[in-house]
Amino acid sequence: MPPREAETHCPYCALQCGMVLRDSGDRVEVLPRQFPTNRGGLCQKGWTATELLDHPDRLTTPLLRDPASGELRPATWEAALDRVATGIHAIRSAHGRDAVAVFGGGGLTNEKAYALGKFARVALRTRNIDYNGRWCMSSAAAAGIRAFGIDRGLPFPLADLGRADTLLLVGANPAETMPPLMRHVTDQRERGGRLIVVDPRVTATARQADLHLQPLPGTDLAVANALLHIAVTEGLVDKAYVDARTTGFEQVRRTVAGYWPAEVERLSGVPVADLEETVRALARGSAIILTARGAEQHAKGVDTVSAFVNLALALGLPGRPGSGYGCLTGQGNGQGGREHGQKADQLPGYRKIDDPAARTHVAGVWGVDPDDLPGPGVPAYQLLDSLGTPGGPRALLVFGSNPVVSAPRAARVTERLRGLDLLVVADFLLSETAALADVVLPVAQWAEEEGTMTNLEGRVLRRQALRPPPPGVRTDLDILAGLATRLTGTDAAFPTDPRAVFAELRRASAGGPADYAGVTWERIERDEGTFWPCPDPDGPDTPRLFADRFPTPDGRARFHPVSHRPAAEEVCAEYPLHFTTGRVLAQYQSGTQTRRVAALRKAAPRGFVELHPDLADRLGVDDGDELIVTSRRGELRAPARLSPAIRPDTVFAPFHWGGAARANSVTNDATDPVSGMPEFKICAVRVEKA
Ligand SMILES: Nc1nc2c(c(=O)[nH]1)N[C@H]1C(S)=C(S)[C@@H](COP(=O)(O)OP(=O)(O)OC[C@H]3O[C@@H](n4cnc5c(=O)[nH]c(N)nc54)[C@H](O)[C@@H]3O)O[C@H]1N2
Ligand SMILES: Nc1nc2c(c(=O)[nH]1)N[C@H]1C(S)=C(S)[C@@H](COP(=O)(O)OP(=O)(O)OC[C@H]3O[C@@H](n4cnc5c(=O)[nH]c(N)nc54)[C@H](O)[C@@H]3O)O[C@H]1N2
Ligand code: SF4
Ligand SMILES: [Mo]
Repeated sequence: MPPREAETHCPYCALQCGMVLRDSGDRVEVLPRQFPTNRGGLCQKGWTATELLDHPDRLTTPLLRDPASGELRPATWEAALDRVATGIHAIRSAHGRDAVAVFGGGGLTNEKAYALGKFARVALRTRNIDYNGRWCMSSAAAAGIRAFGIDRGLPFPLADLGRADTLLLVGANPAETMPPLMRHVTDQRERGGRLIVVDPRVTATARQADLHLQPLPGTDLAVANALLHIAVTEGLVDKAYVDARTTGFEQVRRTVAGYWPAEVERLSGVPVADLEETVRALARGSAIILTARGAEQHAKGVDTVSAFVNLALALGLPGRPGSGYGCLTGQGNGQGGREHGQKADQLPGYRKIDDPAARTHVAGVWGVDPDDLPGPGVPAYQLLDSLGTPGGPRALLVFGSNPVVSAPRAARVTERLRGLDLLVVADFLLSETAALADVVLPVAQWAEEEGTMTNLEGRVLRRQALRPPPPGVRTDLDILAGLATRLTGTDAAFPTDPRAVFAELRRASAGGPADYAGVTWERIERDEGTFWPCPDPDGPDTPRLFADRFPTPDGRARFHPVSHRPAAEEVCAEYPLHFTTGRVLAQYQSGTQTRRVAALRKAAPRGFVELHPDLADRLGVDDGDELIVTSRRGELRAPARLSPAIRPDTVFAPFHWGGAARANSVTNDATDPVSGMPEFKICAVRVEKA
């Protein structure tokens, strides 16, 4: 037999690097593929992704918790799905429909994300659904909608980075989080462009920069307002653009007038001269401003993004060639995952669930009465924190997330999960969250299923199946259909063929902000992906937005005045250091997958605490010493990694590990009032030698 091949994309991050999989019978290889985003490149995670297909830890049978022994035991699919359905029936009759909750993920395909949202609203009829994208994209999404009327992470193709004279990265470390993206940055710099990075650490990305601003965590908003202040005083504002294409500048101008650069230097530690150099570079020629989680994962994340959007608008960047504002979406389908109805307040096509016209349209596609659709639920952390509490949900179904490791204040969230009457987790590995479940359902992996993903550019991509899932394993769509049959008595509404689901998704999204009506699988393959909005199969797609107008009622972008406020928790005598968290190259997210890949485990075997040698001196700590990092919420234990690359007043830990090294034992569960984003990037801690 000749080897089987499939053209697909990496299962991990939003760059969705193109790759070819080849199955020669005894092994599955990853081969490079030329695709516009990664141009043949992959990072170490992509190269090793197939190792999990035949991994010994792979789940191949449903597991049920045995009431007598308390252990998870293999069971048939019939028994497992019956147990879930019986449990849901009992909880619903005792506590009402909202007592059953759903938690989704930004790694799910568009088809699964759509089916999950529909399952919650139609089969469960609960308002309680949200997903891990709340931890990820929610602040940039809210700020984008507020300013531009639409939330597409990058409103232009990634290759446009290469055309920018200046590129400003705020709280983004793509050299570790999306390495092949740096090829576009290299293009940009080879053309003579300048790279400016804003990060409290001298990251692999910052090391490549022409200028590195190293602010105290949580001060980006003030930095952005000071940049705009300087733009105003130096006459760098693009007045013609502001007059013709925006509203609300005057109020923002008055607000930033109070952001004296010298004061912002005292607050953030960024020298006035660097602020001036940054604005002057941005105002010269073309410029792109990108934010990522470093700026966004704060209780003021929405306002911080708005501050950078204000700056971009004042300089006339959005809609101009090689210019604009964008956010770097994180998860594999972080973009599509936020469009099709997994969000608490959302219906497919990025519609609002409290909009009567949206309800009528979607209910029509679903064949239900609009009045039967539930209303909006609550954001992810509020949802998880209410589990098992009086009046809160008593059952939770998890598809594509591992909150025991990734949720803020994770010890508390774990307690809440333990307090449930029924926890169901669909996964292909026994994550820390699955290990707590009453029912574990084994699912197919990316190389075993068809579907679509929407990458960080808003480009819809095709995932091709290399081979069928192993015996005993089902797809997420199969599981939703099996449960829907048991709960509603009919399986007609929940097709298991991803093509059929996509066809329905196109109709449900038609006319909405994220319009997929004109996207077909054939078109995606022919054109290396299709950019939404794309309302018409015979009409164009939309690689670039905002050239002539913004999708707001009056066609103009909206300034939004924002003011600096302190972090939700400030340092004090007892907790004198700032704690921030993030990622390393060789591990992905909660680590369920990458901690099981040999080469990645070797590259990044365990958690660590990064601290400056001067701070280590003061604490009497040597490199490798076991440390205890304590906050008001809990502690983590991990070895010290000394590095002059971090500010001496700040310590950093990656969040990829559970157990003692879990960073989220320490993080703050304060959330942004608009987006619900938790404050993962700053809290107050004390550091001691164990
Ligand atoms: N290797 C790897 N790659 C990934 C992932 C992964 O887990 N591992 N996850 C994917 C996902 S879902 C996401 S969301 C993206 C995230 O991609 P990034 O946003 O690039 O990743 P982070 O490491 O979370 O944060 C970026 C930087 O923010 C800095 N930072 C911390 N606090 C602040 C602050 O207050 N202000 C500023 N300006 N910077 C601050 C940190 O030092 C860090 O270097 O990565 C994606 N790619
Ligand atoms: N301290 C701190 N915490 C953070 C962050 C931070 O920067 N600092 N970042 C936050 C961000 S940006 C994110 S995105 C979250 C991510 O954190 P999580 O939501 O925990 O995301 P993953 O670790 O990707 O979990 C995905 C789980 O689903 C499984 N899975 C993968 N694909 C599928 C599928 O198709 N179907 C099913 N059923 N299961 C699947 C995987 O095996 C894994 O167990 O973490 C957040 N937590
Ligand atoms: S950059 Fe992201 S999509 Fe590309 S290979 Fe690495 S993890 Fe996969
Ligand atoms: Mo993310």
